[in-house]
Amino acid sequence: MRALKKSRYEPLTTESLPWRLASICALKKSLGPATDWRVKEVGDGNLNLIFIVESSRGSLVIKQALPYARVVGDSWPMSLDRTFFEFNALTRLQARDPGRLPKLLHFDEEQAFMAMEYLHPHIILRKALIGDILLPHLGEHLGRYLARSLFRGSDLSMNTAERKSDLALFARNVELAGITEDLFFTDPFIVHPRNRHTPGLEDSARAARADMDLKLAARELKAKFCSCAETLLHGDLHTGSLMVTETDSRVIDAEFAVYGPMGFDIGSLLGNFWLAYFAQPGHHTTDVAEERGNWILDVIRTIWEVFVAEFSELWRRERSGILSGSEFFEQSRDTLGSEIALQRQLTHIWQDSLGFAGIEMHRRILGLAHAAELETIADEQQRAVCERRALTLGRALAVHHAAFSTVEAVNRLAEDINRQ
Ligand code: SR1
Ligand code: MG
Repeated sequence: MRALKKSRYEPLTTESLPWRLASICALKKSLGPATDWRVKEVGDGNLNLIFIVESSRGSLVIKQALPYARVVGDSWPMSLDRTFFEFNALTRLQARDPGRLPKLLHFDEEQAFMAMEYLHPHIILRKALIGDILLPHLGEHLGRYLARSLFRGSDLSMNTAERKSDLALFARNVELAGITEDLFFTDPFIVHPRNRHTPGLEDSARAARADMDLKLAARELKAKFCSCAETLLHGDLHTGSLMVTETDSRVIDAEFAVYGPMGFDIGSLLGNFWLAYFAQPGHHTTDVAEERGNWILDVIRTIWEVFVAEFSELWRRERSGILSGSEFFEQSRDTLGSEIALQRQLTHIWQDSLGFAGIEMHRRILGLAHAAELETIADEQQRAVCERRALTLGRALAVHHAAFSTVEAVNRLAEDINRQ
């Protein structure tokens, strides 16, 4: 483990930020002199401090790690190293899909903060999914981002030296990997003091803990997450890790980055979209909920279809890494073999994605960290109805992920469950 000197670390405050960061060139360049900076703290996530700094010249965001998990408080200490891993993930993911992540302006390892482009008028996607906005390019942006980041971070693209050194670097992100291992794959299926759920859902929580097939699936998917180092993952790609406008979609918050199976990022994301789908009747009248729900299912379909198209394109044009396999196929004019290998890879990514989506849907309802799309349904009875439906789909995906061959089949099941 790297020994980081954090002895001089101090959390920033709205008052101290201008004088503490006044001399950083990148900040001066964007904002001008610190006497003109206006600072507000807007962090509402689970872990970090987020400051928006504005001046008459420009604006930026400062994201600083706290030495504990904000969602729980200082009883859950957390190392500051996560900013180092986020910085390294951000630079790699940016290069793999340029323009899809915020621009990085400055990184301070000791003080565990980064200065980044302030995305505005973007809003967190969870908010957009609760409201009445339509995002016509969302599915396309996300499908393309997933294909590019997952393909280009894998053995299909990287050579032995870069791949092994990145694998070793991100293998040190142990604390956040451990949180995912516990919170995602284990806690929702046992009694744990971190768990919480909507009153009225006790029977569902008990049923999940008693469900042998579900626990077997959770264990097998956990094994895959821990030992299948297929690509560099964002590691926490849910609808709260995306900021959107009608024309732009950005990926934020990559501190959970680890090497893992491609289906983990895809499944985390799709699982959150299906949660948002089931949340619609809690926010809208029947007609509007149906319309919004159809749009969300459409986004899910587009994400997968664009992912397949872009991944296939990269496979055909950009395979250059350790696992290129062109010596087996293209070089001996066996294009059929290469296409069969592609279809096999897409099938396993699809099945993994559904399995991880099913587990994500459980942990956002029965575990510690919930999804705002469901959490903001004020009527607890209505929320429990929506959550129970989401768990029904989640279980089907976790346990029977190999049985769904198309995204249409999953969306049809979601619609059936939603009508019950
Ligand atoms: C203590 S961290 C809880 C959750 O918040 C993050 O966004 C991750 O999803 C993590 O599992
Ligand atoms: Mg986050």
